[in-house]
Formats: sequence, C-alpha cells, structure tokens
Amino acid sequence: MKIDAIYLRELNLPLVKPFQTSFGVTRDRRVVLAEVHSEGLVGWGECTAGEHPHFSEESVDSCWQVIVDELGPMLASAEPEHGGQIPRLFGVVRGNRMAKATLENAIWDIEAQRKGISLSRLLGGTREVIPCGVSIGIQPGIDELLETIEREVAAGYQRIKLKCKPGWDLNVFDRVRNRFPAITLSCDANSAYRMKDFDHLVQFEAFDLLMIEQPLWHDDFYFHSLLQKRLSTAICLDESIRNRRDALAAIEMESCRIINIKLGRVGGFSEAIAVHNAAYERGIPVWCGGMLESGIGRSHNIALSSLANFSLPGDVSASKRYWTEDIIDPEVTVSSQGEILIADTPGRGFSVRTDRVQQLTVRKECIRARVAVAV
Ligand code: OSB
Ligand code: MG
Repeated sequence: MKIDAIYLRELNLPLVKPFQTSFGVTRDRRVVLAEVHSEGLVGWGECTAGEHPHFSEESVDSCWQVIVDELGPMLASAEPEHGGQIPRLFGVVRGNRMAKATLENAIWDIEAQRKGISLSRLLGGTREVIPCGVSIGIQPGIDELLETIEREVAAGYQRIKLKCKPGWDLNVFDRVRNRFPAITLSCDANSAYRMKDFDHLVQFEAFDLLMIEQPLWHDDFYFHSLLQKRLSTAICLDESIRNRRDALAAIEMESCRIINIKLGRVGGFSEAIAVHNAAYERGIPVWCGGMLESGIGRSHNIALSSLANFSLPGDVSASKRYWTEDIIDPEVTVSSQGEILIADTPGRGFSVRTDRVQQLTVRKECIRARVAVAV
C-alpha cells in the first residue's frame, strides 16, 4: 500500500468525571490520533500515552515528537503490505512503543479494509462477543465508591476492578466485600507498593480477589515473583510487560499468573498478538487493559479482545462512562450481560465522526514522505 499522507491530530476531550490512580488524577484527555491515507482508504490509530510520563516513560508530547520527526516520515516512504511488517520498519527506533502503536494500528485498520474483512478477523479473533469489566478510580470516599459499584454491577459489568494505593486498600476492600459478597473483584495498584509492604499485601488475600494488578515496581519481575510465592491470589502484570520476551520471562519466573495486554504499552497489534500467543501456549489467561481511550482506541481494543485467550473480562467498557459524546458512530455500548458484540463489517466496525474530530482538534500536522532534494 502506498501511503499518501499521515495526519496527526491532538484533540482535547474532557472526561465525564476525573479518573484517579495511585500516580495521579486525569480530568481532560489529550487524545492524539493518526489518520493514515492510502490509495483511497483511511486508517485510524490512537496514541494511548498519558498527559504526563507517569504510567510509562512516554507522554502525549514525547509521542508527538517521535511520530512527527521519526516514525511518520519512515512510514510515509515505506510501502507496507501488512501491519505485521511495521515493527521491523520502526526497529531502528528504541522504545517509544505507544508512539509506534499509534501508526502500526492504523496500518492494520487499512489492511482489514483492503481485504474487506473485520479487524477482529484479520487479527485472528474468534469471539463473537467479549466479556467486559470496569476499572473504578480512587474516589473521594467509600460511600461514593459503593454507589459507583452498585451502578456498574446493575449495568451488567462482569468484573469490578478497584484502583488502590496505601491508605485506600484494606479498609476499602472490606467495605466493598461486605456490601457485595459475590461480585468478581480485582485491584490495581499501578506500582504503589514496595518490599516493606509484603505483609500488608498478604492481607489482600482475605477479600477473594480475582487478581492483584501490578503491586510493585513498573519495571520488575523478580520481586513480583517473590511476592507471588507468598500469595494464593494471582498477580497480574500490566506495566512490566512490554513485549513477548517480557511475557516469557514473567511466566517462567512465576511473577504473575495473569497478563493484562495493552496495545500501546506493547507497541501495537503485532506484539500484542505475540504476547497473547505466548501466554496462550503456557496456560496464562490474558485480558485487554484500557488507557481511557476515545472510541478509536476503544474499537482497536474490542477487536483485539476477540482473540481466544482473552478469556477474562477486560477494561473495555461503554463510551458513555468516559465521554458525553464519543468521536465514533455508533458509540460503544455494553449489553445487560456485560458484553460487547464484535461487528463483522470491514475494518474497525465503527465510523469516525470526522466533523466532531475536526471541531475538537487543537493541533494538526501533515506528514509526507521525505523527498530527496538534489543539490
Ligand atoms: O493501569 O489499567 C491501568 C488508566 C490509565 C492508566 C493506567 C490504567 C488505567 C485504567 C483505566 O485502569 C482503564 C480504562 O477504563 O480505560
Ligand atoms: Mg493497570
């Protein structure tokens, strides 16, 4: 496919309500979108980096720079046939996986349209519906949290994940379990604990959690493996898993028993599929994480979640939980069984509301192939 142009945009999208994790609060999302034009087709990618380099080293601004100056020009002058070729094309650039995923995922989108099949099918997806859970941020108080859980459980979500940190953990889990003895519950610390907290973390066992997500350092396997030995509750790794080799190391060391796969964190669909397969072959279930995506990133997460080993409910939930109005049509909706239906139409299965995208755009850059100028 010939790449005619790449438009990079930044949109400002206020969240319906602030989202608090152990590393900070997000109120407005700065959403970076890549719109890749190729031979009459348009593929979309979304950058999942945060506003600040708090979840990982990448941020909205680091991704913008790397895409505009490095990856965009490389892609614009390549003629890829398949999304699976993009990791090699970008191989000379170290790290910057969220920036890479922004462009790679748009190429998979175009490829699905060219072949006239759904993105889910192109990726090797086999599910017709995917199970959904929600991630609930740290709240001002426990009463607000209980109300939120009540609402999400009533809406049908199959798993409730609580963001936690020291001071917002045991007391919270205790109140939640008392009120909702039977729900599937997990927690996510986003690396808020240390070795000195091991005895404290062992007390999480009392609350019948499905998993404890990323309790320790963002770049660690070894200390997680020591902690996993002390727990019968499964550890799930998020931040630590950057690629297939990390997944193999973590599984081999028994640092976790479940893996959260995020498209941006691993660098795009190619590596996400590789992590999925490595885990599948070793009996480790995976689920799809979220990064407060707009409808475009969300539609990619939905397609990815249709692969066979995504057997646990993901953090892939309805558009209306994040935005007053999404930028895709139709918006993402979740059934009263807590499921999202996989569309069988060519491409992502959701169209982009380009008028709304244009309205929300705060900066835009056009990237074309670098033309060699004779001197
Ligand atoms: O660790 O899963 C995480 C949001 C931002 C950064 C990190 C994480 C999250 C979430 C939100 O948990 C998931 C979502 O609803 O998109
Ligand atoms: Mg997480």
